[in-house]
Amino acid sequence: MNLRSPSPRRATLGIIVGAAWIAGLFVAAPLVGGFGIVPIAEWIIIRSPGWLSTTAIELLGFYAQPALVIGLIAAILVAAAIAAVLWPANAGRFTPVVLAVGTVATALLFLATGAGISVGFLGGLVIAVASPYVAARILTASPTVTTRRRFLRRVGGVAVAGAVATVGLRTLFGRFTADGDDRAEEPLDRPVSRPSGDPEFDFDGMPAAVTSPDDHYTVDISVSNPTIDSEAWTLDIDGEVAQPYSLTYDELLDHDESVEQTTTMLCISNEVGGDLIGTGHWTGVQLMDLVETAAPTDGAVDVVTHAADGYSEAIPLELVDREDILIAYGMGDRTLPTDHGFPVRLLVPGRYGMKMTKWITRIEIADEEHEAHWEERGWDEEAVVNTMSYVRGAERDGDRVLVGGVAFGGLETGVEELEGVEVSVDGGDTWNEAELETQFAEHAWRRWRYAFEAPDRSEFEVVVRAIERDGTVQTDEETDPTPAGATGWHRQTLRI
Ligand SMILES: Nc1nc2c(c(=O)[nH]1)N[C@H]1C(S)=C(S)[C@@H](COP(=O)(O)O)O[C@H]1N2
Ligand SMILES: [Mo]
Repeated sequence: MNLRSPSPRRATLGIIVGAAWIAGLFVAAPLVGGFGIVPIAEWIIIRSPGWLSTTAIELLGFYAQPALVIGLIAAILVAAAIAAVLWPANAGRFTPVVLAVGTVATALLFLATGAGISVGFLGGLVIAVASPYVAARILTASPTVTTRRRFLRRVGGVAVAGAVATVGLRTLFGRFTADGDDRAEEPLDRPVSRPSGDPEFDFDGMPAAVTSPDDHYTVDISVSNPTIDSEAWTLDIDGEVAQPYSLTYDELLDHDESVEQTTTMLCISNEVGGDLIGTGHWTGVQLMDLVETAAPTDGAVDVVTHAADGYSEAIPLELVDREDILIAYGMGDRTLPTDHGFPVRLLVPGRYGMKMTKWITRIEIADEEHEAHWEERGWDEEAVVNTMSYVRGAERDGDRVLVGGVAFGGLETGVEELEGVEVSVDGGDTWNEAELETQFAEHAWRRWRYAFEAPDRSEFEVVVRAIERDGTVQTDEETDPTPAGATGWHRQTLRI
């Protein structure tokens, strides 16, 4: 092929060259601490207006960020195809310019992933710049390929060789740089007493009483989670305080006043009945303890948690008096998994998950109200969880049918305060009292179940509503998750 080749060939060349660059970035990721496309996606997420990120999350939920990365890759491939088609015929002298621009752009992306200049950085740069260059050279090499078939064969060869090289090198580098300092998911030194639920509530479709870390949902603003070197990390507590100080990871893990707590967490963007809910068993230190040691001064107003991914959340200083607000370092019987905030995260029982900052690097005592990440984007600041109940499980044993689910609410103080749960199996015409699992932790959801005889019916429209301690019935008004969390009764047609 030469540069007078027909447009489809030129477009193909552009796509292969673009794909080779992206593959090079991917191969280099372990060397530079991240995939180079991710900082572009994060740049877009941080700068996008609230309504846009909110709409994207509502539409795509957890997939919003991966979708953005895939969209960016597609856009790069299209741009490369267009550039190749429009490329001047006598482009030979452009090549050094293209190489120089590509090198600078790639280096900037690596810096944006947080990489410092190192041997790995230079190696990654060579790989990411050389891959598209080599691909272009092979596809445009003499002897000029004349037939379409020969050209396509050459494209196929480059694609297969490229894919094999990408997978092989990436695996190799991944192994090289496996982070020896990452202490995520290591067994904790102290024993934990995770509550076990009532087995009567473990039936088809029911969630475990305590969600295992692997099954717990995750929601993040970033595409790839920050990996923090716990040896270099410190938790800095400063701002409007008389005695700012820092704790190392080991100092925090060895803290005398460590406590355990089972906490239900629910994303404010969860739809009624959705899956963004889990109940973790956490170990940590009271935020109050950590803040008091720094001696906040009279001007202190907010306690702001800052995270390694640029996220932040604020809670008023008065609220920190609550003993159940924790800086957690353990989940289950291990240190936090990276996905759930290693090395430490905040827990504010009874509030939506957005208040529970992960990957904390700094606790700032602020002298004015802080605009947090989601608050800036129009979500409610207090984010108290709306009283909720979901249908989850169903099972038949002969004529007897069992339905069940979870409920959580009445949470002004963080303590779960339900009086009961009512279930209808006829679309809301008649209501029955469900059986509640004994409350095994004060910040944990309640599993519920309801058994009835149904010898000649197999389809039921199940509706559920929770009753708060003071008799208030969970509202049936259906509201969107934005800005303060969804409300409404969960309704599900079950065939059992
Ligand atoms: N640093 C940081 N903390 C964060 C987030 C984030 O994107 N970055 N997401 C928040 C949201 S919206 C929720 S619902 C919870 C989810 O916590 P999980 O992933 O451990 O379930 O973390 C919160 N803490
Ligand atoms: Mo969330």
